[in-house]
Amino acid sequence: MTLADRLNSGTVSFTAWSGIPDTLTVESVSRLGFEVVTLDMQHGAHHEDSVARCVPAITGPGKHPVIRIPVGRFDMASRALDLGAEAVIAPMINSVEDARRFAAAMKYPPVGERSWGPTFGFPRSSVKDHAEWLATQNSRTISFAMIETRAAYGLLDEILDVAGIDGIFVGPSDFSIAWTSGAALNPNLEDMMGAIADIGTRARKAGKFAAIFATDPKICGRYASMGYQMIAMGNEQTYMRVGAENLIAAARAAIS
Ligand code: 3PY
Ligand code: MG
Repeated sequence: MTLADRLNSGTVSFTAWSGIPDTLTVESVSRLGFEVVTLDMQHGAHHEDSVARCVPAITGPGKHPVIRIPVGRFDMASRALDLGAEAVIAPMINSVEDARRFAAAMKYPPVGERSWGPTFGFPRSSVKDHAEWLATQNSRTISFAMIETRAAYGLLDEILDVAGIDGIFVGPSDFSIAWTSGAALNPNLEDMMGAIADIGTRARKAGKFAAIFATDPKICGRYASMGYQMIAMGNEQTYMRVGAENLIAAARAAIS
């Protein structure tokens, strides 16, 4: 099943978020309960070499590999696909030109300008030959444009309209900073929930995918009802902290 098929299945998918550029760590995360694993090159410590090595650590346990590239590094979007990523998340898509450049890097002609060379992606896939790869990549790969500023929100319909942009990914932390003109970091800010619902609804109405980052699992029901099909949660530090806190608390409770 492709990631696109999974997102269309009607069940919300969860993506792990990895910032530790280590194959064994990524493999361990990929064996947890997430359907998707995202390697973060923007704020996490992943880099080209770790992405090249970590994709099989995700697909081995049967999960979908996604890469978040650094801001404006659309060359890395093509590289991520050539290394076997199924989707790329591009942060800070704040203009139609940003969206066009991202789409161009993601899609082969005639939709975009992706250059040929799936050096690792093809042998890592189940695709039988290069002809099939060329014919199916544009529909098998997903380009997520991050909507996380007022400028992006203001241009939402135009960004959704760009051929080769398959979906949006909301970054509520940056969005909250933008929403409050720099006064607050609050990804769960009630005041912006109407806008987040509007983004999800308009993306789905346009026939595009909608994804979002959740900092609190309790908000996931609301995000699902807003149309979001993929939700990111935590990172390795969160998984270790929450796991260790629960373990230690349960052990201390058993003693006292
Ligand atoms: C944000 O919330 O700004 C994000 O980019 C999520 O990682
Ligand atoms: Mg962000």
